[in-house]
Amino acid sequence: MDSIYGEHRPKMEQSLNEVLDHISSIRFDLKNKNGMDPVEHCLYRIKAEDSMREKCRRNHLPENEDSALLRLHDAIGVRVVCAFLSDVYAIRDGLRALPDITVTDEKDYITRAKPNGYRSYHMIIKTRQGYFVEIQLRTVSMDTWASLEHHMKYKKALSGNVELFSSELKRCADELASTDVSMQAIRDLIFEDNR
Ligand code: 0O2
Repeated sequence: MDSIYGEHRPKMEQSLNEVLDHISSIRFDLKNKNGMDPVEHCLYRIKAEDSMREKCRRNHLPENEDSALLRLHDAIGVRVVCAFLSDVYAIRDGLRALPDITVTDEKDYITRAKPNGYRSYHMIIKTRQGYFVEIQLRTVSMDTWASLEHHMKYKKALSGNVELFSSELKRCADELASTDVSMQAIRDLIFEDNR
């Protein structure tokens, strides 16, 4: 079967590398400015063929290049995991300021969490070569929560306890969000004191 990305894969990889280079240089500048690395870790991928085809079907789109590259915007994905809330927004600002990318969409699920408790900052950017890249920015605690919630969603054997797990996860999401805010406040006070 032909690739759903047609002949685009090498250029998609180039675009992904350009975005990763940009993130590295934003990270380097922030580290020099604040004396602390804003990024805990960074994950990235080109969406696997099977997952992209499944997503097309889920969205009632034909399984072709047009759907994968133009109608859906997460064929290329990057997740940046930060220690502190301010780091998430500092990376966001750095990305917004880049001259050779266009931000086409932003969703702040940190300020407005999803009803299940999901928190993360999502950006869709368009690279010089015209490819969309989904960037998810979140703190370590948001990331841990999202991994567990994702695991629950896709474990079909859990059907009996899903309601209980969901409400416990929601409670944890809110507690983690409050801890993220407290940690940020303590960090700000320590930084202020060190000036
Ligand atoms: P996959 O298969 O995981 O890559 P879109 O899904 O982009 O067409 P939507 O729903 O408006 O449209 O996008 P949104 O809300 O920005 O979500 C995009 C991605 O964020 C999701 O990809 C997930 O990876 C993640 N995400 C969003 N909501 C949740 C959530 O409640 N829990 C967890 N664990 N992750 C979430 P998809 O769409 O699932 O596709």
